[in-house]
Amino acid sequence: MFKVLKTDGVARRGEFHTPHGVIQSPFFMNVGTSAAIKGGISSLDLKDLKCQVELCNTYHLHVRPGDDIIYKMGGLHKFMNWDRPILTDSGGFQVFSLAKLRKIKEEGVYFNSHVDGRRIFMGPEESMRIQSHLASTIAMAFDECIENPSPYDYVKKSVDRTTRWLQRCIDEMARLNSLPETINRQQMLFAINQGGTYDDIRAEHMKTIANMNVDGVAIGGLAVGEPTDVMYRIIETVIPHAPTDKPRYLMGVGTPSNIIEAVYRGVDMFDCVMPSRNARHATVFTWNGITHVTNQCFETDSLPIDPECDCPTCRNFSRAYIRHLFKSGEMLGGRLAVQHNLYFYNTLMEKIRAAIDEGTFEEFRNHYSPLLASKLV
Ligand code: PRF
Ligand code: ZN
Repeated sequence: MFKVLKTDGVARRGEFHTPHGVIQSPFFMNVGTSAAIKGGISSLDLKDLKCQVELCNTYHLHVRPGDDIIYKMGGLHKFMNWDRPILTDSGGFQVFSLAKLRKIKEEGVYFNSHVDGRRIFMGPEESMRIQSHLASTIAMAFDECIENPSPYDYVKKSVDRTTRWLQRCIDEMARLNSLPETINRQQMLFAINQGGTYDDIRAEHMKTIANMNVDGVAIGGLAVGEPTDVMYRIIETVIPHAPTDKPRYLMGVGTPSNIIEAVYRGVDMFDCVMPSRNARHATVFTWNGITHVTNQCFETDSLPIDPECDCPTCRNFSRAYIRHLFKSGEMLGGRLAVQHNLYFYNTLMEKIRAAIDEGTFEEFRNHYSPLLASKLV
C-alpha cells in the first residue's frame, strides 16, 4: 500500500507499506547484485548507512549460487541477515546487458551464462519462480530493455511482447503466492514501462500497465544511451499516465542531479551502482560536488572526506588516511569510500523528503541540482 503524504509541485512525499516494513519515499535502493554490496559492506553496516531497501539481482543469484540454494536457506532475508525490504530485478536487464548469444522468442530469452557459458532459458514464469524462491519483498516483471536509439518498428514489437510477458508474470506470481511452500506469500510485483525514446509508444504502454494488477510501476529503458534531456522528456511524457496511488520507480538512475530532477518530475524510487562503483575508484560525493580522494592535495589533509557528513567514515578517518589506503591497495580504502557514498545518497533522499515536507523542494532543486552535477578539482 502506497500513501502520498504530501506533494510539492509534481514531487511526492510518501509511505510505502510492505510486508517487511514501511519505506519513506522518495528513496534510494542500495545495490547488492549478488546478495552483497560491493566493497565489503554487510547488512549490519547498511543499517548505519540509513539504507531502507537493498536491491539484488535475479539473474546473478540464479546463475550463482542458484535460487534453489537460497530457497533452502530460507530466502534472501535470512541468507543475508537483512530484515528490511528487498527488491529483486527480474533478470530482464541483466540478460540483455551481460549475457552472450541471446535469442529472444515469444516464450522468453535463451542465452549463455556470463559465468560458465552454459545455455540458460528465462521467461516471465522462470523469472517469477526464481524471485519467489529468493522471497524478495518486491519482484520486478520480466521485460526487454531495448538500447537507445532503436528502430521504431522494433521498439513497438518489443513493447507489445513486454506487455504480454507482464500478464504472464501477474498470473504466475498469483499462483506462486497461493502455494503453501512459498516463503513470502505476499510478494509484490512491479510492472516496467518501456518504449525507447518514442513518446507515443511510452505513453500508450504506461496507460496499458497502469490498468493492470500490479503494486507499482517502473520506468525502464532509460539511461541506456540517450542524452539526459531526452531521459527527462520521457519521464515527463509517462508520469501523467502512471497511477497516483502506486510508487513510481526509475530503474538504474543515476547521479544526485538526475535523482533530484526525476523526483521533481514525480518519481519515488531509485537504484544505481554509481555510489558504490565510484567509491571503489576513489571518486566520492560531497555537498559541494564530486572529488577524488587520491588527489595529491589530500596527502596530509586531516579533514574527513566531507566535513558536513556524519557517516561512519567521516566521523573517524581523514582524507590523508583514505588516500594512503587507496595508494597502497588496501581494501579498507574502498570500503570506507563506499560507506561514505552510500550514506551520501541515503542522506540526499532524506534531504529531498524534508524539502518536500516543508514545501521548499523547488528551492532545494535549484540549489543542489547544478551543484551536485559539478566536479571539484
Ligand atoms: N529493465 C530492468 N532492469 C533495469 C532496467 C530496465 O529497463 C534498467 C534501465 N536503466 C536498469 N535496470 N528489468
Ligand atoms: Zn561521509
